[in-house]
Amino acid sequence: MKSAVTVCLVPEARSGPFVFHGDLERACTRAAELGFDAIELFPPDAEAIDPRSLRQILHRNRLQLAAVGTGAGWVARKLSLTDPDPAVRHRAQQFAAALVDYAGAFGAPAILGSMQGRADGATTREQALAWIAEALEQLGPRAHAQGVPFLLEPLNRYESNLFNTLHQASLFTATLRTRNIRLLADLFHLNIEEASIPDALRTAGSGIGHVHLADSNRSAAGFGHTDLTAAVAALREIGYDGYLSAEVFPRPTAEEAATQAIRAFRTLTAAR
Ligand SMILES: [Mn+2]
Repeated sequence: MKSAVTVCLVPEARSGPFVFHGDLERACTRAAELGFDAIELFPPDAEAIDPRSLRQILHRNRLQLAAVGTGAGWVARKLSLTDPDPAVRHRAQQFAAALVDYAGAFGAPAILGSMQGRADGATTREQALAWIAEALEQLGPRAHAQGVPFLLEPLNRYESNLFNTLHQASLFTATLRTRNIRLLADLFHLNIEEASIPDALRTAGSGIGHVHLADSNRSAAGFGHTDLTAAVAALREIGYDGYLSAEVFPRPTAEEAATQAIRAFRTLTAAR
């Protein structure tokens, strides 16, 4: 398994669960010094950072790009793939597609999290899922053309009511024509929703394409009470060899969160 740390460049998400905020260069320098393999990026959109300059910064720091989040579409622009307005859904789709292409050029997958929206008001669950399916049938093949999967992240009940567990999301992706959707297992969300985190990971198996490593309180691994040793043991059992990406609050400081995240990563993944 490989380590990654989150870098958020979206001003509207300054209070969000990301270790580094605002300064890409500085974040990459620090991530490299601490020994992370990669960064996970949350950009304002696909145009915000010139891919050539990102490539240079990553190269200089010997970092990979683990994944790219699309959350700014929701946080900064209120774009959702399940908005009742077809024009908004279209813009949401375009926004996500551009980030699929941007990330794909770095061999990284894009993530659908908060842009999945929720079923409420006049939007039935059935309708919302049909719209998500329509979007994924385009985003899956688009990512495939870049040689990467597309990531669907189940969220806890306070953030969405579409997919709260890995199993719900697996059942849904199994109904799609595209076979290129993988699940993002966020251990913070899993801690809220799953009866057993290790069992949920084992059941999802090869369907898992990315992991957000966070403790029960969404702080760095080891700063909460989730049994992350058991979670990582389950990931090892299913042969998961992707990223454990620290998507956590910068508590007590970004520096301490990052330091704890890499220390915990090393302990959790040490050969036993
Ligand atoms: Mn997450």
